[in-house]
Amino acid sequence: MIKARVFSGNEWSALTEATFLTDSVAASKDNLVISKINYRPAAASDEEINAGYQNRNDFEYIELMNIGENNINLSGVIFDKGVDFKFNNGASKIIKTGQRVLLVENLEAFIFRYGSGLPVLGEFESNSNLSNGGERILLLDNEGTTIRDFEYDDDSPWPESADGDGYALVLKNPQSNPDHKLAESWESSPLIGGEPGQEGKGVTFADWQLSNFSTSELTNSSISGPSANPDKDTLTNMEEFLSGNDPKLFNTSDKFLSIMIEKNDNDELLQNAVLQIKINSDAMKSLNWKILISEDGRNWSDAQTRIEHTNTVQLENRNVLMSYRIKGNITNERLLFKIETSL
Ligand SMILES: [Ca+2]
Ligand SMILES: [Ca+2]
Ligand SMILES: [Ca+2]
Ligand SMILES: [Ca+2]
Repeated sequence: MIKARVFSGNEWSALTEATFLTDSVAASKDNLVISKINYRPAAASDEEINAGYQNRNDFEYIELMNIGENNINLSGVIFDKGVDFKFNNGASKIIKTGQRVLLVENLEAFIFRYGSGLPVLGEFESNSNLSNGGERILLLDNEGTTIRDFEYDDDSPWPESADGDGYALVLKNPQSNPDHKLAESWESSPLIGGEPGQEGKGVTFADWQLSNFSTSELTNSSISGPSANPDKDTLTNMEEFLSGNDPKLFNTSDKFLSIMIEKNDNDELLQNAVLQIKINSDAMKSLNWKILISEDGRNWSDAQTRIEHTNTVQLENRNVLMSYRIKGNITNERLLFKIETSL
């Protein structure tokens, strides 16, 4: 609230009051992203059905995130396609910097499943909901200018697991303001439900142990511990997790790290040597890992200064293939790489 008086001549005007949303900026394509879409939530449990929420659509939500450096003012912003929502009707018109907010299909159902206390601004209006087959989403600012206009899909190359057991579509690296139109800007959430309103902790090594070992194996660290190697291949359990492999399957072709050196038509080495790592996107976030380089196999150092990340390709099962260009002249050198991991 700002109280203002206008000085004219030598008399102050009557005190006028107006509500200003101080230190906030208008929503725009530069500061507001759609960070999650749960268009096909998990089916209702028996408990949820008994409470009156039979339809999985009741649990749909859209999450938005302020990726800008200022608070965002949502006055006049609307969802015009996909779902209907006028943010003037929302519980708050401000999204603080870094904050996430939610629009939900059915607030009572949503709270029944996820609990209260999440930053829900309101419910989809006009009985709208999110199509399971994909549809166009249009978010407009208060002047009708497009903030987001894209069509999500339930078919490849879009993450197909969002159209099954209840995983959400998650915008990758939201802070980098990815192009929402591109399938590769999106991934399936690591957990069913997608952790609405939160960054999400994803799958940790402990979660991975639980899903790969029996109760008795979990008590035996020589089987399930981070440095154990029960299948006697080349990867410890921690490396199996990081590389998206099976800790109980001996597979010599399990690819973790490989180097490709391009040759030209005359079989001459080109300057472009490419280092590739297949890595699990959840483990990548929850483990400490780095690429080490050595010229003699004895002294190892961080490879960061010698390699440059060039691209990341999405593979199955939340694995990615990361490519790095090896910098500098490599023809006369022997270079060794390895990956160091820790919890
Ligand atoms: Ca739906
Ligand atoms: Ca719709
Ligand atoms: Ca192993
Ligand atoms: Ca293995």
